[in-house]
Amino acid sequence: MREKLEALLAAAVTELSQVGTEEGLQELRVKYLGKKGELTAVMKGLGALSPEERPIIGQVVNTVKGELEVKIDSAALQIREAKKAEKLRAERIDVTLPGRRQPIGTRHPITLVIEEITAIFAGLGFTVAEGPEIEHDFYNFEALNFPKDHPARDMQDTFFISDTILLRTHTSPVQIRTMLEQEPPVRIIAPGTVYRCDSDATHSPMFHQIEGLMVDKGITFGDLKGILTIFINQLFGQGTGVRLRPSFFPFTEPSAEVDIACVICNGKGCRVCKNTGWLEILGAGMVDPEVYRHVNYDSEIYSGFAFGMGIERIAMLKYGISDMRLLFENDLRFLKQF
Ligand code: 2NL
Repeated sequence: MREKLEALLAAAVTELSQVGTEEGLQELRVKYLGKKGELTAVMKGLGALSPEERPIIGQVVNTVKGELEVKIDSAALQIREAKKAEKLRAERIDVTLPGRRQPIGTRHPITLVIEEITAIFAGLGFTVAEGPEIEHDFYNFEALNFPKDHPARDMQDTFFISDTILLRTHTSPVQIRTMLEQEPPVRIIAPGTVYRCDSDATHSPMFHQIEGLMVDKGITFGDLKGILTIFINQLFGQGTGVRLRPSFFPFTEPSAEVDIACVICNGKGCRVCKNTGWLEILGAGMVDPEVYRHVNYDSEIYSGFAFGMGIERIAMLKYGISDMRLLFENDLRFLKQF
């Protein structure tokens, strides 16, 4: 009996050494220790033994059973530990690796120019004013002294939403709104998107402008020329040639067109300046008393100047862009260069 038990234990130990899975261990447990298992079968045979032998062999059975249980449990533990170690190894991450960077875009050249011009005027005491792109006829035309039959009001030039509501054709309405809200001194610039019913190789129906307005007691045409000359020298470089030519706008009197010496040929004459040596970049003038009347400013007390410029043209000159459409196509190969 004792030999039989020892052989059983030996066989179990050999089998145990070949089992590598928890399922295999469970099968082994059932095979030897289960209700119909081999050790149980031996225990059932104890009754046939003599009363002297029975406790001795019973003891051996218990020892073998206990030993087998301990061996199976420790094998189970080993398998679980190995499994866990493998899982940890497979899921291992290097916490010292740098994170995945989100690719960062670049600013659009139009944005760059708006920021640069805004910064120059901020240095001259101007603050930024903004307003709606959908405007009322009053702020876009009426208050700016556009006659009722002015061609700019025409359906062909302006996107009308209704008889009196339209997409602003310039950023002047921002300045009208500012003047209606506050008394002088006023020193603002209004950058923004504007719309005109116009579309070909050199005109986009949506484009950008910056206008400026300075109103106070005693502002003269000399201030206009001084401020705009400082601005041009900062934007295009010290010593850039500046020239004023008489012009006309319904909202300024007198009015001027501001030219700079051609940045491409330095005034010698080239294709960009059409051999004139000059580039027109600004319109400006002393605010017309008729505009002050619409915003309830007393033109006997206050005076001031206003100016406006197209951003696309300045961006093209500054960055040497030959086709305006590049500014609207949003081709990343183009935009990444800025
Ligand atoms: C141009 C010319 C200009 C103004 C805009 C203005 C605004 C108010 C009153 C008077 Cl509220 N004037 N703006 C004045 C002169 C010229 O723009 O060539 N823009 C692209």
